[in-house]
Amino acid sequence: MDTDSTLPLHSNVRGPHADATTKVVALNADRATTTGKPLTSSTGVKVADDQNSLRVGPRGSTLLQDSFFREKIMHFDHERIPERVVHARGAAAHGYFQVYKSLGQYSKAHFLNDPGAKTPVFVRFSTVGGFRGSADTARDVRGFAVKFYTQEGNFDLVGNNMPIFFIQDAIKFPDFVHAVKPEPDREIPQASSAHDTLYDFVSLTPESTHMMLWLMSDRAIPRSFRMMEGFGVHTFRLVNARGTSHFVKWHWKPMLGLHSLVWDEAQKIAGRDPDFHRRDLWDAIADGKFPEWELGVQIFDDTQAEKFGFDVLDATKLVPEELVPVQRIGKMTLNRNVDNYFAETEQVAFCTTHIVPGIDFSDDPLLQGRNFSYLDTQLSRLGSPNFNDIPINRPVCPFSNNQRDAKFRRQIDVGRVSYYPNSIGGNSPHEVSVDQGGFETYPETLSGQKRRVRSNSFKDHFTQALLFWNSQTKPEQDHIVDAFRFELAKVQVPEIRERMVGNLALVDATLAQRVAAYLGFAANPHAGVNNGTPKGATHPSPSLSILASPKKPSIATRKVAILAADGVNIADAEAVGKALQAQGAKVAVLSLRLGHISGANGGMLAVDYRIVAEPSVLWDAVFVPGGAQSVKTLAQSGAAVLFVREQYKHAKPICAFGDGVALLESAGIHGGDPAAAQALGVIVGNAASARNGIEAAFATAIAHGRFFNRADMDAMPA
Ligand code: HDE
Repeated sequence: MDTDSTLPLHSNVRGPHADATTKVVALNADRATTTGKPLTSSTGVKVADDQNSLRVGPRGSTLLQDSFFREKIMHFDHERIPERVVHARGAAAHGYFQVYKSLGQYSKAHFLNDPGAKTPVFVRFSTVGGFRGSADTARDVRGFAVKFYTQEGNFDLVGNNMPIFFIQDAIKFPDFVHAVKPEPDREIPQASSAHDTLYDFVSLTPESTHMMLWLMSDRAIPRSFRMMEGFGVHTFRLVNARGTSHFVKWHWKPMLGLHSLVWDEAQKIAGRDPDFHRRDLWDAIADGKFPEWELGVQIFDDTQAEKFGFDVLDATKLVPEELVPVQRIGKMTLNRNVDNYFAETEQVAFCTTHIVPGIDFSDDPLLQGRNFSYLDTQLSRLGSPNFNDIPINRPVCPFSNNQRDAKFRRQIDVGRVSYYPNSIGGNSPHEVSVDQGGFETYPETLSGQKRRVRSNSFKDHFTQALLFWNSQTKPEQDHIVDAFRFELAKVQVPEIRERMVGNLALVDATLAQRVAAYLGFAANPHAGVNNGTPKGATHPSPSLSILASPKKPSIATRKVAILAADGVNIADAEAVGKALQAQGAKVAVLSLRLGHISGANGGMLAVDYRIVAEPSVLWDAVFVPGGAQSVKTLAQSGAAVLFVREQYKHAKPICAFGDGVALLESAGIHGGDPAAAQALGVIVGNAASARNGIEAAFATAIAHGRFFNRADMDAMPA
């Protein structure tokens, strides 16, 4: 029977009017709740007793015929699928993307052309090295993978939060990943690059040096997924309706600006709240504070690319924004949490090969290798070539082809025809001409010898590493030096340390000397692997620095703790709290116990959290209101004193008023002259002075972020 072309293949097939909710609506068909429903077996038989297995007598053995028990346990036994070999730990959300104005001059992709179209997206953030249950705040690259459900098919932009990578050729990826993952005999360390095998590999692979500087920078310990950039890393192509191609580098720019943790804090969070980033994303969306990023593009053509002085096909290089400015072309908003972690976040399958007409690959050898890997890895993770039929992966546009069968085939393909060309099925599904939206690969002219070879244009490994180093502010350089000192001190084999520092010496002598000074040897460039070409002087590129990159001052979604106990001055606490909340901050009262605390002048204040359960590292700033009794109680609590000490050590804004100043003093924070203290992010007001203005100064300090100008920060025992 010839019915293939008339039957709707899927409940989720949508016409040309798809909008931001299209994917959500499509998922409805597969969403299920158990509310108010009877408990049944998987075949629908109602269950009378789910507490006891079937046994012979009250104390006898369980019977094999207990099909309810066996079905339940069988399903449970097989609940896990293999975690991702990299990027196992992640969190995801739904949202939409909208282009500001048509990019038709460069790309014919519909979702980049129609400012009225809201394209549904699903975004998964991840760490790379840790297992699925590892801590969010490990020093690591973050994955930033976006699936656009466009009307012309799914486009997956599978990027990271750093614009370059460790290696140039995909054939080295298994080596790199084996080196960074826990060492295979002892399976140690978890989610950490600070070990011998990683440094053995990267020190022998000088092309990794640039990325190692990024990994040691604060980019590797973001404050939030919502406050980090994303990059497509590789050079891609945009192709317009006339078939003209331009190169493109993709960027995601967070509307909240770039913010990072400090290393001591990141390590402590790993114990205090290993789900720190996952929780932050979930809470922001649940609170209606939808995370947003602008999509940026750097567009250039072959002629420009030839003049850059580095190869745009080399994924260890970035295109400085000073060379090609980033145009912000649209905005992505994440506005819905997942219903089910496994069904959506775990089963989503990103593939770099998922592109749509108007977008194409470059010949970057890393990208070319990824194009094989992502499709392949889904087979082992999701168990079948039908993985695109899993609800989260299904496109929202119609799809029809002659792919058949295989494990977990859900769709019932009707009819005799599963081949092309055919006459029995009216020659359907039929090919579509390029004019009508058929995908056409950009007809790039290529020629050359078939050889295993690395281009000479890939050989300079140090110039851009120096550019990155020179572009960092002083505190950021200090952090990079500290991170190398920390990690290399964990490396056991002396030659590996010396070789790594030798490579750093080929980037910058001072950097290498500063690292070596804490490792007990002198930096020696001859210990490095210098197969690069000599570098020239480089000018800083401010966009590579987190602190120097421009951001709108904002305290939106920043978490501010008010420390209080019985006898607190409630008026202080409420006035400062409300002023900050009005600007979008998330303010909470923390005390020694839950319930209500009494005010110095009567009244009660509700406590949101216990200090020990929500310690300092989970907060962006602290306010200590007045109230002699409250401050006395807090000063006797080690947890409260540690709280303010850690805020100071981690360069966070601190505000105290009236008696509250005494808590800072008992923590060893000496405000001194209020104006000088304010420059260090410590805002104090004594009881005699009016509170007026303190809220504003505190808000300004929170918007500023961290105060790395505190000379005695590291000396703080916390
Ligand atoms: Fe990946 N990478 N990768 N990668 N990658 C995977 O695919 C791979 C690389 C990135 O949230 C795997 O589905 C190779 C660069 C992200 O589900 C696997 C090479 C960039 C994610 C794989 C790279 C990335 C992955 C493991 C070198 C930034 C998580 C599970 C040629 C542009 C996606 C999976 C998610 C995941 C292979 C290098 C980003 C094995 C071979 C460069 C964000 O296919």
